Amino acid sequence: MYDKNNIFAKILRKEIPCDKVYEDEVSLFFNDVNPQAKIHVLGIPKFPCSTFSEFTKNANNEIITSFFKNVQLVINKLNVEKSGYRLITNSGEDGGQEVAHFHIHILAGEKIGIIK
Ligand code: DGP
Repeated sequence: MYDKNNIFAKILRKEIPCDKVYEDEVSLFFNDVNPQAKIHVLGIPKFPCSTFSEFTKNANNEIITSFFKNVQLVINKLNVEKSGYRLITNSGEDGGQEVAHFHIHILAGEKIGIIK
């Protein structure tokens, strides 16, 4: 069940500030507070969902497509398509997910080693 008090829900409600990279009606992208690479952006849909699986099962196709198109838009904005990047989504306990609102990590700006 989705917890409306998770930290990313609070960021979406503007109760907590973030260093915004891109926002539109379906998604918000912002810099990770604890970067694991020179570039570390988090992308979240505004649709309330705890995990990748909840997002893909419960959001409609238009929202899902827009969100993933926006991931590419942010990759363009960061100008890292050519140099490369890593996308990660941690899901659930075994996946090491800390914040229970589905998010994608975009890591780039240097060679990404083995990270969690
Ligand atoms: P995960 O382990 O996949 O759930 O990653 C959660 C990420 O969220 C982690 O890299 C740190 C980041 N994070 C946690 N709290 C905040 C916050 O208040 N602001 C921002 N910008 N990032 C946060």
